[in-house]
Amino acid sequence: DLHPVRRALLSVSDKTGLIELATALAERGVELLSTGGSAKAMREAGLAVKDVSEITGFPEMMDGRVKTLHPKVHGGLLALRDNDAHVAAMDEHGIGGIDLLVVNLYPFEATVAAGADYETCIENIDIGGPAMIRAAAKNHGFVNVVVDVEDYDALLQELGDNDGQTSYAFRQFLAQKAYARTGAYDAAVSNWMADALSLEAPKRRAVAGELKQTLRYGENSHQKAAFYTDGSNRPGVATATQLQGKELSYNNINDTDAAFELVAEFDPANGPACAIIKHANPCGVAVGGSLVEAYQKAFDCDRTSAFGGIVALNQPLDAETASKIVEIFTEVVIAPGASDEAKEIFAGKKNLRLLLTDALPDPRKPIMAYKQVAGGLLVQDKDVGYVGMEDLKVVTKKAPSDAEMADLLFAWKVAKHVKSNAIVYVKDGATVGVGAGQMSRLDSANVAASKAARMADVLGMDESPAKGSAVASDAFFPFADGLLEAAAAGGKCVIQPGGSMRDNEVIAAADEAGLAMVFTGMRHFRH
Ligand code: 93A
Repeated sequence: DLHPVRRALLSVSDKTGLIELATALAERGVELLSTGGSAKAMREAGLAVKDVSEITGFPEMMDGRVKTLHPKVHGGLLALRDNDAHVAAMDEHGIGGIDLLVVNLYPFEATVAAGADYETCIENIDIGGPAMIRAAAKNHGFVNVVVDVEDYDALLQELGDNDGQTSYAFRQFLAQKAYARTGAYDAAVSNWMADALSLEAPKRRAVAGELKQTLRYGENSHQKAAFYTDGSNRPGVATATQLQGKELSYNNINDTDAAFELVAEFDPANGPACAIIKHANPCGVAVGGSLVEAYQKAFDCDRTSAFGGIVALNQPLDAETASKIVEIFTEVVIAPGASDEAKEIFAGKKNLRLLLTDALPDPRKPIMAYKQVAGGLLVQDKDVGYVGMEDLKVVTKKAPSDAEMADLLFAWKVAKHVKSNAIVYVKDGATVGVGAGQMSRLDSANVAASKAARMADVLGMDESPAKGSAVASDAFFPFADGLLEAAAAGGKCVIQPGGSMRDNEVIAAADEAGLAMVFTGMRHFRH
């Protein structure tokens, strides 16, 4: 199953490594064919190259839209070399076999990411490239197709090991990768168009992504895992630069994402915010007059859980905050930038991973969210629901004060990022008790209250910080019991969607307990 590489077609947008590869191929006596820009680059490096236009007898035309779309090219890629009729057709029409195709496509994803206008994005949809890639990949019984600069060395190694030939296994490996590339490429185009058309989840029809990184293991060490990007370049853990620390694990990525998406809810223009995540749930979230204050308040909520946690900031990491963070063991810190001084402080902590982005993810940007089920994917619009003061309806006799209102809205933002059932107690712009992921709302209210009691213990406070707190519930209270539990813990005001059959009962219970309660009219389940 070894086949020699005698003739190669190289047509690449990203010219990285092109000359080195072409030179090595030429030294092996491989004939080089190429398209406009690639041919020019190779010629300038002193290599002998034949233009595809010379073979097709057609010039590249229509701004390059038509350059390789021709039977002389596609016949050379698709002909079965062991099929007499195919070989006869090649002879009859003067088609030379192409044994190696090296293509990387017009940079469609990068063009979209750069914010180019509609027409420019359209012009960057490669047609001829994917056509050749798919043809060569189909004919991997004979043809090699390289779509990734990273594979140039492997190709040369393979040729070196096999005296200028490649094995079937190698060509098969390349072909699978080639289809992954064209699949992801077309998915990027269709996702972009779906965005441009503001299509809802069910109208998008297909989803896909591309490998970014192989991970050491998955959620557990017996699970293999990898990290895929969706080509959207959305700021976040998928596009962040890791400055230091060990490789990110699967769980790190999951938690870092949860942390950064949560903290991004807090507009940096309104002041610093910090979120600390453990097991995908916040164990402390706070805003503060300074970044270090926000961190300290978030940390104080649940110091026990914050150990080995993931910290996200909505503003660039400064030296003061960095010094505070390194006082305990933290797995990951993610922020939209960091000062040089802060970086230096972290440099002393080799295991601490620091991830930096250019910006925060936009919490209002409508994108898709996926969840796997057996045999399928659940797809929905991401929860970009937002509730402001103007959306709230006071339903109790008592109305919240301005300060309570601020804490209610803060608690509501946090509750959106807590696994359901979520109950969150907040005081003075900081969580003081988070009840996450319980199967009953009553249990969540309970868990949050016991967290607050623990906080009082750990910090040596006279009473539970839940006393006088604002309480958020991610969904309505189906019965009064959960609400009464929160009141018993010291909750003074409540924010919840409303809409239960027993709203009247719940409102009456709130009035009786002297609570102020507002309805959002919007639910934030998260599972
Ligand atoms: O506009 S195209 O879709 N039409 C084509 O026939 C075609 N053939 C190759 N784009 C086409 N290509 C692409 O041109 C390749 O995929 C590659 O990205 C690029 C290389 O062009 P050049 O060699 O001129 O830099």
